[in-house]
Amino acid sequence: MIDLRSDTVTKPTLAMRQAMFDAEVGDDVYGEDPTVNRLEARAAEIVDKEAALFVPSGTMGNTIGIKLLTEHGQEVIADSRVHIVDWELAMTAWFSGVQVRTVETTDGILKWEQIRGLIKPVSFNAAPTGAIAIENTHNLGGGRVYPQAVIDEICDGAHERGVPVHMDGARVFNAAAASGNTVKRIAEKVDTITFCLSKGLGAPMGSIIAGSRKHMDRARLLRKRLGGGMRQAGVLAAAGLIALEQGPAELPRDHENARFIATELAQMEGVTPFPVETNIVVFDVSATGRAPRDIAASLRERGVVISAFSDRLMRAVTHRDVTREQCATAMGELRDILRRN
Ligand code: TLP
Repeated sequence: MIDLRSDTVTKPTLAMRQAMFDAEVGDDVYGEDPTVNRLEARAAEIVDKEAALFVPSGTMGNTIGIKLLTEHGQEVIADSRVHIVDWELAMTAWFSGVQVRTVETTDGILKWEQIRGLIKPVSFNAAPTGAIAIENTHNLGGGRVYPQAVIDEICDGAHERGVPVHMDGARVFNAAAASGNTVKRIAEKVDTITFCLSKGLGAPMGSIIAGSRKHMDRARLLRKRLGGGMRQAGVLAAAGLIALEQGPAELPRDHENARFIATELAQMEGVTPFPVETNIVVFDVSATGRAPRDIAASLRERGVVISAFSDRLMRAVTHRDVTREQCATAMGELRDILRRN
């Protein structure tokens, strides 16, 4: 199988498996797992926040992030295709009791201009704005990277109005690799940030949420409430530490492979890839006259897995477990399928 469904499919490396075997562990609910404590300290250092917390998934990280920054009955402003809206089972409503004020964008990148007029104070008529959520890189926008100036402008403007900002940085290391900015700089002005160890960085599972010490103390309680008290989680944190140290250097190769895929796609009749900046290639196949779901099914019969995302869009994601040759093979199969229309 050539699996281009997502970078979540990466398998732990030998070094990770060895570190998991060797990991020193304790009960993390008591704060006594030395490997988890090391991972959290290292993660906090990388994003330059007071504290960080190891959580089982990006979804839990975002759920906790929104809960920390808002109160029931408030509103969160976000682009209309963010993961917290499209893929997190309405956890913003379910757990935090907030509604999301979605904003249409062309590429998932919100601008302060679009946000400014939507910020609302407490009143008798409208839900006040609790927080702003931005996704970097933006998954459904095609792995788009927030320009640093845009993040800064959003954070400065929001903070001036007393509104905090959460960054869903599930793939923030991809954003760093593509932009040349450090993760520390990208995260500098946001109040809370979530990032995933289990995507392009290659860990078998786990994410981080980071922010102020006060927020992270509360995040620890919220994680427990959500069933995320993980006990001897050092076996997982050990892989996470390796992902943090060794993962980022490998991302530029994934980005090159994604550009290769986009170049191949652009040459296929009726296929239009979104601009590629990182490891995600979203492409529109509507002009082929074929349904994404049918194309995906034909590809799977030939050993290639690419996701159908809507009635027009498909998504291919590159990662450490697919080589350039496999990307070429996948594109060859797709070309052949489309020719046989
Ligand atoms: N995204 C997954 C699917 O859920 C779509 C993927 O294959 O891309 N934020 C962003 C931007 C994400 O892309 C994801 C996962 C998450 C959060 C949630 O992470 P997990 O899966 O660990 O809960």
